[in-house]
Amino acid sequence: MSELLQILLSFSERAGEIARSIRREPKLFSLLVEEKGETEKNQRFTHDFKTLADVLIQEALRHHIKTMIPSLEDYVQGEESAEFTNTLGEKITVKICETEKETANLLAKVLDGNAEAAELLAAVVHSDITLQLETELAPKIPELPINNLGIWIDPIDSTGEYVNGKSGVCQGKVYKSGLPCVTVLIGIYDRVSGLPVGGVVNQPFGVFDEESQRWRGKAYWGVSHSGVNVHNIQVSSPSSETENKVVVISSSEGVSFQEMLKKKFDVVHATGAGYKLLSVALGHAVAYICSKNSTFRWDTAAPHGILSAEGGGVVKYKEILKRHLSQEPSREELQALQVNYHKPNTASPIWCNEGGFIAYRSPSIIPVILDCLKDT
Ligand code: 2IP
Ligand code: CA
Repeated sequence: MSELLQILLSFSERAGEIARSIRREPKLFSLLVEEKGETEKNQRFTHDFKTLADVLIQEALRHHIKTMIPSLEDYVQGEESAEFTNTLGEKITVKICETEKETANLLAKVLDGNAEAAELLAAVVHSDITLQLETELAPKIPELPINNLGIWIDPIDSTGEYVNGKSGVCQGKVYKSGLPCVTVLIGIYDRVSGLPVGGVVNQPFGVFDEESQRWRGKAYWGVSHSGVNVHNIQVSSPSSETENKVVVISSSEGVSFQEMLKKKFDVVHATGAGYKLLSVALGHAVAYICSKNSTFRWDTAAPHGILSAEGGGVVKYKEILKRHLSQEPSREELQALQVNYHKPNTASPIWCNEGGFIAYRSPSIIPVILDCLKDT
C-alpha cells in the first residue's frame, strides 16, 4: 500500500470539492475569474482564464504535501503561479495558512473584502475530505521511493469548460465538451529516469446526480513501479481495442492530419488534454494523437502514470514518426520514446510536450497509427 497515493487520491477529491463549491455559487464564481497575464497565455487561446480555484488547489496541495511528506515539498511543480490580482489591482500571493481563519483573511483580500465568500472557500480548503483506495487493490500497491519522486499538478485542466459550465455533449462514449472534460491532474514521476510512476485523475464533474441536482466526482489512479502495475480502471469491453476505432484529437489540429487519420479511424474532437488522455485510459478511444506543442508536462503526467499501469504509455510523436516502424515496436523501443517529466526543453516554452505525442493503452495500435500518418 502506498501512503503517497492514498494522500494524493484524497487530495484530488478535496480539489474536486473546491472546484465544485466555487461553481455552485454563481456570484462567487464570477468574482473568481480573471484573465491570464500575456506571458502566461497558452499559444492557442485568445481568452484563457486563470481562476482562483486553480491557484487555490495548487497551493493547497503544496501545503498538504509539506505537512504530510516534507521531503517532497520542493519537488511539486504546477501550472499556475500563485499570484492573483484583485479588482483593485492589488497583487496577492495565494497561500494556505496554518489556520482556516488566517486563510479566510488572506482570501478576503483577493475577493475585494467579500468575507462570506472567503470563509466559505477557506472552509473547503481546510476540510478533511478523504477518499479511500479500493480495499481489494490497496494491498497490491507497491511502496514508492519517496526520495526519488517528483510531482506535476494541473489543478484544473480545461479551464475554459470549467468557466463555461455547460453539462456536455457526447459522441459515443467521449464527451466533446462540457464540465465532464474538466480534470484535476496529479502525476508522480521518477526524478532520475523522468518516467511516470503513477497518477491520479479526478473528474470533479464526472456524473450529474438528478436527485440532488449536484455533480459528483470520479477518481481514477494507477501505479507502475518496479514491475508491479496496479490501477482502478474498469474498461467496459475487453475486446474494445479491436472494435473501437475512435481516436481523440484537439480541434486545433490541421485538416490534412485529420483527413489522414480518417482513413482508418473515427476522429473525435474532445476538449481538455487531461480528459482526452483519460478517454484512452478508459478504453473510450484507442489513442489520443497530439501533433503540436500545444500541451505541457502537467497535462500528461497524471494520465501517463495510469496508462503505464495499464501497459500503455505516451510516446513522443515526432520521434516515433521518424522511426518508420511497420511492426509493433518492442517494449524497449517504446520505453525509450516515452515522454519524460524531469528534463525541460532547451527552448521555450520549456515544459511543453515538444513535437507532440501519441497516447495509447495497447501498443498494438501504434503501427496502425503510424501507417495512417506515414506521408506527413
Ligand atoms: C489546456 C486544456 C485545453 C487543451 C490545452 C491544454 O489546459 O486542456 O483544453 O487544448 O492543450 O493546455 P485542447 O482541448 O484543444 O486539447 P488548461 O485548461 O489547464 O489551460
Ligand atoms: Ca492544462
